[in-house]
Amino acid sequence: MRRALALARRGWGLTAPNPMVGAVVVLDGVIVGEGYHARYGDPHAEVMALAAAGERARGATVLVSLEPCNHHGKTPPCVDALIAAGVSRVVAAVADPNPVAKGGADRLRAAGITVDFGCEAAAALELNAAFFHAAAGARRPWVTLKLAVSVDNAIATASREPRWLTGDAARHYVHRLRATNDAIGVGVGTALTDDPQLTVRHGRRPRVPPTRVVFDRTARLPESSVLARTARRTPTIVLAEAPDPERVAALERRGVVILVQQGLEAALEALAARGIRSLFVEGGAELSKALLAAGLVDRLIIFQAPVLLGPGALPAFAGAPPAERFRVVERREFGDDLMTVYALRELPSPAPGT
Ligand code: AOF
Ligand code: ZN
Repeated sequence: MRRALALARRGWGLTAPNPMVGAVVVLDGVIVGEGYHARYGDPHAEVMALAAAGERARGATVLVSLEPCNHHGKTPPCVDALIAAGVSRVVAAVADPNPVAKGGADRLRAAGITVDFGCEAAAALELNAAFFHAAAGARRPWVTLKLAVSVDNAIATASREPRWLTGDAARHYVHRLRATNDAIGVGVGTALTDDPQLTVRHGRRPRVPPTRVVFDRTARLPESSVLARTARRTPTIVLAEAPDPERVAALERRGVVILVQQGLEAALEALAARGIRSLFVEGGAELSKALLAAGLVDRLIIFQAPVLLGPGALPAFAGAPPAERFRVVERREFGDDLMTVYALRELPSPAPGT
């Protein structure tokens, strides 16, 4: 199943709004076929793996990171392909919560195929967190907050001058994280001091470029900012509360979309209403604190760099509310930087059903 999950990851950035899914066909303890869902609209993982296995799929076990689908979507049902191939057992990491696709396990069992669930379930949920979050009826996107901090847990020096804390490897990985999110968000303070591009510039380009989102109560984002100037090329949204109509008009002339609502939760719901199911927030301090205080962060990713920012530095979490011990989802080194992914919320495992 870990192999199936590794195969699934090859669809990184290319399958949304579908999940990343991988499958392996095992006969007599040997892998005889592998496959994955490579791109939205392309054949599903099981179909690719069965094609690779050919006749050796007969009597084999198929391990797949999501319950095989039971519907005619862009492609025919995977359950039909599994039954036709004569497999004897299917092991799925998690059930498919999608109301139009689910029920595959029951169909397979009715055809005499053994079906089991639960192997590597946590990793399978994590890989497609936004998909499961949306399928569970969430009204806001799955929110990941990323911060780069110093050893003294600060995000900027006393002078507040923009400065890179992490090294190249960590920065490249951040681009990979951007590529698997529907939107990338910052607070207007960060937009003003850093004038960022918020695009994917390292690694594989995602199928759909993530929308840039600025949390900007009064729509202060300058028309001369990189974000506003490139809004016609890369979708850009300003989430405002009480914007000056002249500022709105000026930004809209640049192609920026202004959404006006009150409060962070309503702002996130406005994003979800536009099809944004995952949001990757990259600071700064104000927005991070506000999202944490409102309980609107699902995953917190800290990159800690081996630097000290010294007296007067801007603390990453000053004013954030106290919280219970978080579960550590992942910990990984990028050069001398350390990444830790914390779970601030758990995803429920969907129940298999028809
Ligand atoms: C599988 N294997 O590899 C994937 C599945 O529109 P379609 O036909 O591509 O169907 C998309 C839905 O199918 C998706 O929302 C999810 O429920 C399931 N994805 N199922 O058996 C796969 N990618
Ligand atoms: Zn399928």
